[in-house]
Amino acid sequence: VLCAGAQKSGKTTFLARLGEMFRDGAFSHYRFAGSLTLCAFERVSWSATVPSGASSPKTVRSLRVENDTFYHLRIHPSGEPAYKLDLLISDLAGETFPTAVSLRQFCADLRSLARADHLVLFLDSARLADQANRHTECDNARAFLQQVLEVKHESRSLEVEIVFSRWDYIVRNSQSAALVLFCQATEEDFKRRFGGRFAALEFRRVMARPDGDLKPTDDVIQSIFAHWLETPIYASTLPTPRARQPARDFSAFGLP
Ligand SMILES: Nc1nc2c(ncn2[C@@H]2O[C@H](COP(=O)(O)OP(=O)(O)O)[C@@H](O)[C@H]2O)c(=O)[nH]1
Ligand SMILES: [Mg+2]
Repeated sequence: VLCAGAQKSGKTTFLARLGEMFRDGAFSHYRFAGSLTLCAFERVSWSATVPSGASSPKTVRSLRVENDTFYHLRIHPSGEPAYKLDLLISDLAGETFPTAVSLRQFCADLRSLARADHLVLFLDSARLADQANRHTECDNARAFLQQVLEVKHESRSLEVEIVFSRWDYIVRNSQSAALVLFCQATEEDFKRRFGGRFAALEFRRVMARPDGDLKPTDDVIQSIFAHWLETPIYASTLPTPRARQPARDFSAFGLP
């Protein structure tokens, strides 16, 4: 799973919330079965927890060097402990997003994209709520999806989820109704441009750490997670390793 989007669009907080929900046992259908990156999950949610002593919750910045590194989660469906599933989730550092939008080669070299079965693209509601920023936010997302179509092998097997993140910025806005309509129009525009070009194109409204007395949209976060696990993976055939001493030349790559 590759999470992409502008800096501060809420990607890391979304992943931190996933980790927190597993820890709290909030997932109804899945159970935690291990992680090779527990420290990373702990680190991203640390500054939002009481013991860290932060005055208000905030999320640590993801660093550029962390592109192409992954959070690992092993889970099993409730009641089926023998059926383990491994998930690798990458959080594209926000500061590299403009590079990804403008440089095709950067996208072509991004291993997390090459290998992704799911792309979660974050559209920041705070920027969508702002007349001055909303067009750049949408243009960047469209340009990025276009890059993905151009560099990704078998883009038709990529599941794309567009997340209107930090949704409380729209819910709490005095122009909320008009903004909701703007988001609907944006959704229609994306469907017109990209519908049918990926395995799926779905839209979600998420608040992972809303301000004030609003509650996180745990049910939506849970359904995104379930979608990652329940969508059949179109097993991209891995290249067969070359046999060092094949019986015949043409059988070096696994031909009979
Ligand atoms: N109001 C609000 N703030 C959020 C939400 N999710 C994240 N944030 C805050 O937005 C800021 C940027 O989030 P972060 O996850 O670091 O964004 P990233 O750069 O895309 O990884 C942080 O201060 C978060 O606490 C949300 O749902 N609502
Ligand atoms: Mg981040």
